[in-house]
Amino acid sequence: MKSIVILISGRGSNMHSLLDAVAAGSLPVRVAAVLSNRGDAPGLETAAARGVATRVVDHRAFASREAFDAALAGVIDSFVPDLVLLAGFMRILSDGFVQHFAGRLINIHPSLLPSFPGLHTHRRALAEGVRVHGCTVHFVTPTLDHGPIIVQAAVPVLDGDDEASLAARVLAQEHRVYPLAVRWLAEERLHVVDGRVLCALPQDGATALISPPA
Ligand code: NHR
Ligand code: GAR
Repeated sequence: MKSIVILISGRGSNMHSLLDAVAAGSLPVRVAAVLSNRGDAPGLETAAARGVATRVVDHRAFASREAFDAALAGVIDSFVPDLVLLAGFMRILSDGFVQHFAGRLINIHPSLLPSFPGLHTHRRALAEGVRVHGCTVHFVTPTLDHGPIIVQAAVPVLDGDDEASLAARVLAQEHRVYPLAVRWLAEERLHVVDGRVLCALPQDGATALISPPA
């Protein structure tokens, strides 16, 4: 069974949804550890309460991004994970870190990429007046929020939405699609061809572009 390390910075509700899926038997992975760059991340307690190993690598203790990334990579490697999942992890990672984990580093981002890479996605979506918003699970590459897209889920933007109501609608979808994407990865069903993700369908052994789940 593949093992995963989850990186968080705060609340950790996406981490929670992954742990729930593992506990429910719908996600065949072993959660080796949950790591945070902040010692006060509430998600650390949730993970520990589930009996998952936790570690903190505080970015403020390092003189450079590269030094932080090297320390973080060392702690991750000590758990020998097959997959490394960013789940609300808030530090941009250097090229060297990304290359070290190439092909097994995944992120969930709260927008329909390539729209709204970076921070404050819900505020920016409201400011632009888009009528459809959502979330994206993607492979992490050196260019921020531009790696191959694994799955997306869309939600409507409703009249009267504010940042909190829109974020909550998107977050509910994040909690659906991240465990789904990780299951596909765990089952080795995904392949990247020309920067696009192909999913091997078990029914016929063929490959097809992933479409969003119903
Ligand atoms: N690193 C690389 N190289 N590529 C990606 O695609 C990455 C990444 C690191 C994190 C998550 C991403 C998101 O989903 C992610 C994707 C943090 C920032 C940011 O600006 C931007 C995007 C993401 C995560 N962070 C500030 C920084 O200076 C700090 C902000 C804070 O601490 O609140 O690192 O949105
Ligand atoms: C989620 O919406 C996630 O997509 C987003 O932060 C939230 C974390 O919530 N990630 C980013 O913005 C990365 N820059 P969680 O801690 O409850 O999973």
